[in-house]
Amino acid sequence: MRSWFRPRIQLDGFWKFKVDREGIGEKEKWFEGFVSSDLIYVPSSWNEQNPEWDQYTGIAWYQKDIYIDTNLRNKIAWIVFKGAGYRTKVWVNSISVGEHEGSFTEFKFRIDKVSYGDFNRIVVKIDNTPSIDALPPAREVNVTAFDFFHYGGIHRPVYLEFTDSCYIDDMTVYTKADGMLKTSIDTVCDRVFDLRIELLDKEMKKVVLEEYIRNVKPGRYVYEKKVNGVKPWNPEEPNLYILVVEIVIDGVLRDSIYERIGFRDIEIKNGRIYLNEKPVFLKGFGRHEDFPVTGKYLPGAVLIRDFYLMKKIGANSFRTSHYPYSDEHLDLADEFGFMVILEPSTCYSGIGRILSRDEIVKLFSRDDYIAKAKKFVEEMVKQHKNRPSVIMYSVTNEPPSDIPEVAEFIKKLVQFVKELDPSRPVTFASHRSVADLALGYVDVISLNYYRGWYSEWGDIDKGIEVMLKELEEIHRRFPDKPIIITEFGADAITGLHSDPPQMWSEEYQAEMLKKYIETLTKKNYIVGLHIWNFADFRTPQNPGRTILNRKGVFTRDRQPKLSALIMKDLFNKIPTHMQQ
Ligand code: GCB
Repeated sequence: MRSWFRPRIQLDGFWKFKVDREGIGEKEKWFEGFVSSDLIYVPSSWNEQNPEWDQYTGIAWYQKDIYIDTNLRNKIAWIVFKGAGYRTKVWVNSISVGEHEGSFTEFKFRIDKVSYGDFNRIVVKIDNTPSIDALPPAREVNVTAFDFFHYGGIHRPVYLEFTDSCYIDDMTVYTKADGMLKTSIDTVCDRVFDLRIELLDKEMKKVVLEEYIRNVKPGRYVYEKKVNGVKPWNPEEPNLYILVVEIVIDGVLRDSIYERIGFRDIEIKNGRIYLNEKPVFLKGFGRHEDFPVTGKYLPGAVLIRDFYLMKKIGANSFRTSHYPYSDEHLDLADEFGFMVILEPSTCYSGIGRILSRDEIVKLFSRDDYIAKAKKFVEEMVKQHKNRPSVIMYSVTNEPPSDIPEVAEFIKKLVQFVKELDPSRPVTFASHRSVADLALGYVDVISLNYYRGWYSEWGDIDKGIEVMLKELEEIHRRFPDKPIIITEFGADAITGLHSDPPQMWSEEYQAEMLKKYIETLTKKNYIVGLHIWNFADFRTPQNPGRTILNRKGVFTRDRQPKLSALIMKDLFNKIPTHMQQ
């Protein structure tokens, strides 16, 4: 939900900062205000802002004093974090206002004690101590169940928002390509009110629909209408509309929110993904939110470059590997017509390195652990459910799904997300291939393959041969389920060349991607290919990584490798629409 109407005070900028290595801050009441000469910039991870903080995981404190004018006196004040973590605890004027777990979803707290016409002290404690219980799990900064750097901090924007005592709390929008619009609007108010609903074209020039509903009771209100003459959202023409919902009492506007929506259908049938009744082929990438200095924050200018590069290379899709991306990131997907697989931070790559099989069974069977994973999924869905670009959910990446208890965990997550949102298909990214026990639970099978890289070293053809055998077997078992290869790729150090192509050279990466794509597009049951990865990204330190994971077809600063040039030809040749 967004609003032009609600007053907002942006808190981005420089904050006072203090690392709390001993974890004494709460005992010493740093939440009342702490002494430090360190500064930090928000939004951005703390790590690369000072080499001394680079490898630091643990507790750190942020502080900012902010003036709030008296004209906001009669409103409710909220502090909204678009993403911070891993654990965030917030105080305003020394009073605790709330806590949140998880780095990649939005959360907000109500502030009851505001000093109007005065400065208000905001203190934030962030704790990203690695933990097995965290999503994703880790033991230490370099011992993790995920192959991306364990950044910490307030890495997305923060602001204060002010609402009337009557306000819209949430809105869920379902659409169909034929113009069907169904929206449920959750309101908080101590009396009945009027609701104004308006649908505008993206440029806000044309009013497509206007409705005034009198005497609405607070709580949930469901509005349904067939809107004539709307243009559907699709990758070629990502038509967006603006749905505005307003609360009016005695002729006075009390709240106004909006969503950017698209009209589209998504359905899995005949072994295909149908978008607006036409089968589509997903070509694109697994990505990361990762950039020099800003860490887990991708500045708008970088995002814009990324989308133009993805367009240029012929991509039409990506997965939010391995956590929900920022609103800005997904706004551009809506706008540029990218089909997105939305994934939460339930990532388990290499969990076998940090937990024994028995420990894995215990962890995945724990009720509180399943409840936590569901909460993460729920927050992700709540934040992004109204986006036309999100065509599918992936509930986890590379779980040890050859273990029955883990397969059961996946089954529960799939059921849960379908209850939350029955309108979208569900998948998860598996690397267990024929040994996976959970493939039957999903609508679309997603497989990660690195044959010719992590196995069959230096022998791409052999790798592909083994992969094909496994793929045929999986297709035989699940003939109706479409298959996406959600990851495949090879590391290449930019500037490292080799004839013949040898591992780590630009030529080897280019050759591997080319051979995979040429082979896999011939298989009728394959409906998507996502290269791992769009750009090089930072990882924990280990002997298999040279500071970065080098599987990007672009470098970390977004310059092309040889493979980007090859991919441009290959991807552009694959049409977005498949044969029925
Ligand atoms: C995977 C993971 C991804 C890694 C990638 C790799 O299977 O899903 O997070 O970065 O492999 O490069 O090893």
